[in-house]
Amino acid sequence: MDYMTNHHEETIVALATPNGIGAIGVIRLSGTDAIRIANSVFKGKDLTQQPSHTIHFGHIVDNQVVLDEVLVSLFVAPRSYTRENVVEISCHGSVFILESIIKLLVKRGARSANPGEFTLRAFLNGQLDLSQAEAVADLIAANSKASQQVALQQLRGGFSNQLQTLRNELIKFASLVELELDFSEEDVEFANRDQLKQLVLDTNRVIGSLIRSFELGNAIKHGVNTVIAGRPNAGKSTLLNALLNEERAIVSHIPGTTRDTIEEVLNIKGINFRLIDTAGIREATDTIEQIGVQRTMEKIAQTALIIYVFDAVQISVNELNDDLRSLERPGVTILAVANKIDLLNEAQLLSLPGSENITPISAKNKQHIDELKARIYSSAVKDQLTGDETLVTNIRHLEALQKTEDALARVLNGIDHVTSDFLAIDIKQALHYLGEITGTVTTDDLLDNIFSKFCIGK
Ligand SMILES: Nc1nc2c(ncn2[C@@H]2O[C@H](COP(=O)(O)OP(=O)(O)OP(=O)(O)O)[C@@H](O)[C@H]2O)c(=O)[nH]1
Ligand SMILES: [Mg+2]
Repeated sequence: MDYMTNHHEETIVALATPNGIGAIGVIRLSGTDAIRIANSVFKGKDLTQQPSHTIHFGHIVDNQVVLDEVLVSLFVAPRSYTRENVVEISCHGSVFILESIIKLLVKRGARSANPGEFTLRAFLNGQLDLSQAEAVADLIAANSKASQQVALQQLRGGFSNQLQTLRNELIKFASLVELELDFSEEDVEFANRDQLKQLVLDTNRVIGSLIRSFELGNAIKHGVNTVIAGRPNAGKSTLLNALLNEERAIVSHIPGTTRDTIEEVLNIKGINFRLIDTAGIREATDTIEQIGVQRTMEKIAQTALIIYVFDAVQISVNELNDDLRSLERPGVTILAVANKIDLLNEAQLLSLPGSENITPISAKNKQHIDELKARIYSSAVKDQLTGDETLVTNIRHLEALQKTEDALARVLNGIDHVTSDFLAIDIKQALHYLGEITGTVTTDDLLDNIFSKFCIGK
């Protein structure tokens, strides 16, 4: 889509509430003619004469036929979400009524909105920057308290402000370096190299910490896959049930009970952990179990958090160490859990293999389940979350930050040996990538990619 030259004058219309039956449905119009078009189908006060931020009761009529009794909210440009004239019509939430009214508005000159087009206009009209526009989508998709908070922080501009500050500093330097280019014959130095070095180091420290925040940001936004693995009969399914506090998985004394993987979401302090109960790992006794074990291995290979459960009564130290070694991979956290401690006497409890890295529990009696939950949580969230830190949650932002970091590393490497023109190129590259995040630098492809993922009406 050609965003830059998009016909802004066109008034767009879409259903802003979900498709389907509801108590009310809201139709949103935005554009120069929004109020005029709404007024042409409205029986009540003359909407074109009403002040901004007012609500009006009346009827939507199509050639004298009343379609619905509605409330119309007016937002006069630029005091609206899109900075254009915006009208929101609250109707009764019948699919038929809503469709009829939208059709009527299209007949009177509005155009059906594309996905994300309201937010796109808000961006193009300077109401939001690009990362804030993306936060709107995240906020709507947020399914936990933590993901809602992170999106809200981004929407409020926390991330944007931080990037803008970095950009402004770099721009100052870039212009000094450029100035040197104009005087290249005279061998002058306007941009102090030591100061530039310091600036690049400071900037990269901030960028580095933003890059590192992605792991947590991503966990908050998308949840954390958590595989429960171990030998047959160790009590994996019993543990799943205990963590969920519901009888979700079949438990039996027969080894090899769980065949297929079972997934359920457990929310711990606002973060979603996708628990995956798996078939116990052993030489399978039949084809179905074999497939199950294979699935277990696939899940283990894809996950960064494994709860390894073992039967504290049955397992030997060697077996335990073998199991742990076979699960170890770079970037993977293994939480070892000694289960069935209710069957152990005091002495056996004290001689449990391993150390403080093992959480002793009784899944059956729901003993120490809260301690385990705390360990699961802190494996994803290392520091206390305050709710207003900036976390990178978007892969596009992560990539742009990594490219910025690379460009700045080139600046740093070149400071003492390269000429101003090369230095200027690398600083400009860094600025370019930073600008991509907030949308100071955009292309149609980039915008298309972002806004086409929105749903219609946003
Ligand atoms: N005493 C005691 N028994 C337990 C405990 N946890 C599980 N069990 C028993 O151990 C047996 C196996 O439990 P499951 O949860 O089915 O074990 P699993 O690891 O899912 O087994 P598979 O699905 O076959 O791999 C059942 O008889 C459970 O009642 C526990 O904490 N204490
Ligand atoms: Mg099981």
